[in-house]
Amino acid sequence: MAILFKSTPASIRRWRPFLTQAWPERDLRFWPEIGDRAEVRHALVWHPEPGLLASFPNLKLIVSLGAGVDHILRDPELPAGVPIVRLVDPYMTRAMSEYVVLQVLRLHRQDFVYRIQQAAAEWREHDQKNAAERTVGLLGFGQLGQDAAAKLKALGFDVAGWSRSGRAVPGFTTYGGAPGLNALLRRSEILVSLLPMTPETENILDAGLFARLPHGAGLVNAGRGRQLVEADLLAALDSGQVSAAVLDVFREEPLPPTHPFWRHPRIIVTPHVAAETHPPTATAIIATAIEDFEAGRPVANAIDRDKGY
Ligand code: NDP
Ligand code: OXD
Repeated sequence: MAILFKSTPASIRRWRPFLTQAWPERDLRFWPEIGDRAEVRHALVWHPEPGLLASFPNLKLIVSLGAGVDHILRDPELPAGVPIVRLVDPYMTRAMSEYVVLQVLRLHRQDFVYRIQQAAAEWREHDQKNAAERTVGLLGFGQLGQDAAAKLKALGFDVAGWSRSGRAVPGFTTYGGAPGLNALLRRSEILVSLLPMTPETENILDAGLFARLPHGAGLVNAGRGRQLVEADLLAALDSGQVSAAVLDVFREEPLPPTHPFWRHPRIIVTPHVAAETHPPTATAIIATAIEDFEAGRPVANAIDRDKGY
């Protein structure tokens, strides 16, 4: 009954002490030392190579080492019927909210404009709204979106959320589906995307979407890079339809050194660090998921493969 851990060598170094301390009695196999594949029952993975999970004939449970599962579902040979659990860790949720609050405040307080002016030693004031006069829209109103929304609301922002279902969330205006997206976009001077990557959300941040925002809106994308049509963002920044963008996730990671985003004065790039997985807290959450699964209890945060998140 072995548990496989498959991620990058750096991640294995970070996780190993916590996993071995939490499970001294378990047969843990850290990639690439996997031993007999037939003994592997559970797999803890981040970006497994296509076909890898299918090579464990007795695999019973797949655990994502992140909140997203797109890195697992993209595998065309993914074994059918094996449940997939994603990581939902309050530590990560708080980290994401810190990131969102920082970037929304940066956009709200026109920080991009003042950075550009500073570079030119230009002393020029601009009218400034209060948070209560600023509308913020969240694309994706799940674990991360709702926590970030609550913290933005506590700062006074006028916040609304968009989800697939349009489910009601007390204290917030919510919208759902395609008709709801129009309404959400029309009211969002700052748009924050925390959407999971699915066929429906691929390329969703495109010219058509930007055109429906108020002129000069700000964008934060911490969902997935393949949701953004990069050329459309550059065009929207050129026209002023989008005033500035903060991006944490990219089509290609690491972002290539020659990519235009790196040096664009109205883009901030962060290297996929908005909410990093935190082994000290995540270990206990994963242990509970595996214990619940083995005991035949319902496992929290098992994903719906048909929905794709
Ligand atoms: P959840 O599953 O809790 O929430 C996802 C939200 O997106 C839900 O509100 C869901 O709607 C909505 N949604 C999904 N598909 C659509 C769609 N087609 N149209 C409209 N709404 C949709 O996920 P989390 O909040 O935990 O995480 C979200 C994503 O954030 C992850 O999948 C990952 O890609 C990204 N992430 C990025 C990190 C980073 O460091 N940059 C770190 C962690 C996560 P409904 O409520 O109706 O189900
Ligand atoms: C995640 C991420 O999905 O870090 O957890 O992007």
